Amino acid sequence: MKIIHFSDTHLGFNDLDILNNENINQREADFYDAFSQVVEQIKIIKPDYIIHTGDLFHRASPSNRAITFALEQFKIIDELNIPFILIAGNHSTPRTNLSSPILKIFESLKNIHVSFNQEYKKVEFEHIIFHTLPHMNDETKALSQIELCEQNIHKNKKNIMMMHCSVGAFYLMQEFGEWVYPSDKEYIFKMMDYVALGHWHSFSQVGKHENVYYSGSTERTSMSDKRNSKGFAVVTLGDDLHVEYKEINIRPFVQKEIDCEDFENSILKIDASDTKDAIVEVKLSNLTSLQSIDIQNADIKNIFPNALHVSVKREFKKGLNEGIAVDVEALSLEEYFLQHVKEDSDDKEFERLMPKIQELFAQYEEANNDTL
Ligand SMILES: [Mn+2]
Repeated sequence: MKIIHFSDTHLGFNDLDILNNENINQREADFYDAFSQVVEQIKIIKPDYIIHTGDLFHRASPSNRAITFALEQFKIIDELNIPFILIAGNHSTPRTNLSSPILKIFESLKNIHVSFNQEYKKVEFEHIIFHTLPHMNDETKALSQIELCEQNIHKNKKNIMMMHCSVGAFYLMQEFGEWVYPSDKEYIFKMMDYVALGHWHSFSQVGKHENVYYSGSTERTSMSDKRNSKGFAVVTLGDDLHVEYKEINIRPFVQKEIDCEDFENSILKIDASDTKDAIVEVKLSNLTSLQSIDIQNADIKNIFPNALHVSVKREFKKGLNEGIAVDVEALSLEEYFLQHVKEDSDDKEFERLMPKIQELFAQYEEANNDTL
């Protein structure tokens, strides 16, 4: 028996303000492409079942385009006559009871089985049961639902558990309303043939549990996710469990460093051949404050003409004082700015300005934090 397990497809995610030829945000299109690649693999592999462990969409109220794309793809999957079971993740669960869960739109498709509403649902077939536990906001309710799951384990059938959560604190994503699976209920995993997890964005087997896996996401939802390998899991259930990771092709993320102590040479030595269509992050290291004024981001970007996007990180030289009345040890822009204001104002004025500056930076960070 073969199962394709994928997850965290975050349809509708967009970033970088770059449009493609069809006037669609390029990163949004990348996420659609990643999803289509999995569907192509499903057609080739022809598994007995398909499972998706949450965060199908990036938002609880996705855009019309994201919904349209998903419906088209689900129709293709539905026509393959392979049962497809999916659960809600934290990104697709409304935080209030006012909005209706988006996964409801798939209920009318005959081979698609959706689980949301923060409750346990059993999806049963002749030889196998999928025990689905969608994202839960309420921990007390979660506990009662886990108990329901345990009671429904069937000895003569294969049992698959599906969840969108962090098992222990290691797999937390620093997002709003994450669900941590209670550690005193981990013994249930042993009673399952396979535990399919979503939430963590990298393919991984969970610690000491041999049958518990995150399939990982199909694209990266954050620039801090530097992983270049994304894909899905092919699970074979026989006498033994066999889990194989299949990689898909995603846009590469490439990091480069320019040592500003020897700026000219460092630039000459840069190899840009691996940056075609890539998202490139360039770190300017050992930077002095004077150089920082001279070096324009645009000049750095020109070194990588074929890249999709280039971001420049500035890292200042430590313990250096060039006669400018600024301590350049400060690494964050906020600290750097505060130091600068301190030098230019008396104590009273600085005390007045400091909270205002901190508030502005906090607002900026909040506005740029797209993880919710
Ligand atoms: Mn996710």
